[in-house]
Formats: sequence, structure tokens, C-alpha cells
Amino acid sequence: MGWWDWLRGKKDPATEGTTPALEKGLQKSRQSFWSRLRTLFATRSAIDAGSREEIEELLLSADVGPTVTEKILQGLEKELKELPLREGETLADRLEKVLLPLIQKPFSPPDGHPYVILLVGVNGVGKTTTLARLAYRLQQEGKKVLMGAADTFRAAAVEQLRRWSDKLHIPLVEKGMGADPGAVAFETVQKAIKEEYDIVLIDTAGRLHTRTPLMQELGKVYRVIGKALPGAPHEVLLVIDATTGQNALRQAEAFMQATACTGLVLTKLDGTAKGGIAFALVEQTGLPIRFIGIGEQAEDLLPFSAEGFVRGLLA
Ligand SMILES: Nc1nc2c(ncn2[C@@H]2O[C@H](COP(=O)(O)OP(=O)(O)OP(=O)(O)O)[C@@H](O)[C@H]2O)c(=O)[nH]1
Ligand SMILES: [Mg+2]
Repeated sequence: MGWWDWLRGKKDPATEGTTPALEKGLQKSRQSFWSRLRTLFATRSAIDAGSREEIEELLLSADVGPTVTEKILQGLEKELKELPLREGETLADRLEKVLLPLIQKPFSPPDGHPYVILLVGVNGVGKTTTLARLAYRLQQEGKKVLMGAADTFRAAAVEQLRRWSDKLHIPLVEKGMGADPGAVAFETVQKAIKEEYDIVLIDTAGRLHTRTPLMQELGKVYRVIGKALPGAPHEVLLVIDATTGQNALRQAEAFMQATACTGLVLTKLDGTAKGGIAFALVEQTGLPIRFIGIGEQAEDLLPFSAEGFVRGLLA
């Protein structure tokens, strides 16, 4: 069993369905748009030309994107063809069934000990926060966790991690501002091997996806980790701020070219009405969403559950 199975294990109600916290986190998206879609569907038993256009507009306004919008419409039409609505049933009841496969990606974690996770993304998306929340969670699970401060770009970045390290009593490898991020990553992994840590979380500096030298530096950090431990990093989590809209797709494209990303973390879903970007991201990248951020508190990072997410949107 992989690392993430137990993290996503039964203890988390989000894996079973939606939760009050998740519903609250998705409130803006649900209210502005999914509930309108639901209302629109509540009275309809078929999709005609007029409603098709209306649905299309709604989906596009939620950043679902043209490809997924078409897939949703075709999915609904196929549903209806195969199994016409029964008495009392509405299109809304079928929506969940159509949405689920569009956001669900299989995930089987590779074996790795220590298990190394690298966090990447543009500036301010929530990498360090996500790292600290993950570290805390893993520590609660009884895992021996080590953090690496490979964001050596800003003095405040190392400081931010050091505060977390003190607060959570989780050791941190740091070499101060201006140090070579690759060297920090290498040392962190080496220490983890030597001292038998279970899991290593490495922070990186935020970087604009259009800045080629910075993106190349990320590739270097990635390769250096692999030299310290063949097969590592086992996870490269691309952190994306859900409020950035369509730009998120361009970020994803650039980061996937620079490193072998294995999963997505979608943060700040609580701050956007356009949670539909989640569908567009999964469609474009083919990557599973691994975690979602729905607030500023420590417990506001949830292991992603497609069922929970879709139900939270439609609740
Ligand atoms: N509302 C909300 N805020 C979040 C969430 N995740 C992170 N934040 C906030 O986003 C801000 C930036 O978070 P950081 O973790 O410092 O982001 P970062 O990607 O490490 O930033 P850089 O290192 O500067 O690139 C902080 O104020 C976090 O509290 C979330 O899910 N919801
Ligand atoms: Mg940071």
C-alpha cells in the first residue's frame, strides 16, 4: 500500500462524500454557478438547442473550458439516450454521474523510502503552506518527517519554514538565503536516508512559468534529488491557485515541461467562484488532483476525493 492510501484513508470523511467543511469551501463556486446549473436542470428532462447554449455559457463562465464543456454536454446527452429520465428524475440527478469521471484519475503511488515530495508552482500559490500542512498531517500519522528549504530566493521564505519547523517540531534542512537550491535538496535527501526518515518534503521558490532560467533551475533541483536517491522525487506536486483562472492552464503546461509533475494541489478554492478550473486542469494535464485547499487553517488542506468534490459543488 502506498503512502497516500493511508493519508486518504477512512479517517477522512471527504473520501466518503462531502463534508460541511468542503461544502463551505466550495460555497462560492456552488452558489455562483453550479446551483444555477442545477436550477436550470431541475425543470428539464431533455437538452434542447436553447438549453444547450445556456448550459454551455454557464460552464464556460466557471472556467470549465470548451473541451470539458462539450464532454459534459455529450455525456448528458448520452446518458439520456441510454436511459431516459424516469418520472420525477431531473437532469440534475444525472449531472453527478457525468462529472465524476471527468475529474477522477487513477493514482498508484510508487514505492519509496524515504518518500520524497517536491512542491513547485508560481509565486504565492500556497506551496509553503501546503508543505507545512502536509508535514503536520503526516506527523500526526506517526511518520518521521523532514523538511527541506530549497526556496533560497527570499530571506523570508527560509524564515517562514523555520517558524513551522519550530511550531511543529519537525526538523528542517536549510542553508540560508542565496544558497544553491539543488544543494539544499541534495542534503535534505541525504540526511533523510542516513537518519531513516519516512518522508521528505522539499519547498521550492515560487517562479513565473515564463522565466526560462528559473524553470531550468527547477529541472536541476529535480535531477539532483534523483542523484541523492534513485527514483526520487516520488511526487512532484504542482501547486495551483484556483483563483488564477485560465492562466492556471499555461502554468501547468510550463511546469510539466520543466519537471515530471505527478499530481496537482489546487489551493484557495474557498476564494473563487470558478472552481470549474479543476475540470479544465485535469483534462489538460491528465494529472490527478491530490489535495485541495479550502481555507487558511491547518485543517483546510484536504486529500482530494472526486465524489466529495462533485457533491460539494452540487450540494
Ligand atoms: N484562502 C486560502 N488561502 C490560502 C490557501 N492556501 C494558501 N493560502 C494563503 O496563501 C498565501 C501564500 O501562501 P504560501 O504558502 O506562502 O505560498 P507560496 O507558494 O509558498 O509563496 P512563495 O513562496 O512566495 O512563492 C498565504 O497567506 C496562505 O495562507 C487556501 O487554500 N485558501
Ligand atoms: Mg513559499
